[in-house]
Amino acid sequence: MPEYVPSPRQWVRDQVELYEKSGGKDGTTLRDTGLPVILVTHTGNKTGAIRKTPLMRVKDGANYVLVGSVGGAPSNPVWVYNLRANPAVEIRDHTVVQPMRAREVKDEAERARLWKLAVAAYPPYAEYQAKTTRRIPVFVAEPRR
Ligand code: F42
Repeated sequence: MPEYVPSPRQWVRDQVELYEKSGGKDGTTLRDTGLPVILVTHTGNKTGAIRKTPLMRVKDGANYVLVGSVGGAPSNPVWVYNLRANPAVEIRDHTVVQPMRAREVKDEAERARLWKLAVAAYPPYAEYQAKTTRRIPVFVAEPRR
């Protein structure tokens, strides 16, 4: 069994722990925004370790949209490379945990549609894209069957 390696960021680690320990009842929003967060469990592409990343909850029907914004930082978050290498993820949305498959959105029309949903769910994504020269990666996670 691969080992779970928590995020080096304390606030992220704390959120994952609170979210999971409460069974999805606490720690489910981003700090004081009150906006909902999901937990994405994935596999490190170099270490094979289990990684858990909180992201904003952006829904498209049964799917989730995953946005690699990290506040408009100049580089992609490393989870993007993990998802590209190992698309099988597990998503916790409050009390519901589902196996899903993440696919990076390459089609421009699909990306534009999903980006609108993302910005509607979490308006700062638009500022983050304006802040950075990189194109913020967008994934869609679909139920695995
Ligand atoms: N980040 C977003 O990008 N988008 C969001 O919508 C978002 C929302 C959000 C809400 C709540 C919250 O608590 C955090 C939120 N974050 C959001 C931050 C998010 O959870 C991540 O912390 C952030 O995106 C940075 O992701 P990261 O994968 O770059 O994390 C770093 C800090 C990290 O964990 N680094 C690890 C480390 O040990 O340094 C590496 C982890 C890793 O996966 N390593 C790979 C491996 O093989 O294990 C190797 C990766 C490689 O290719 O080098």
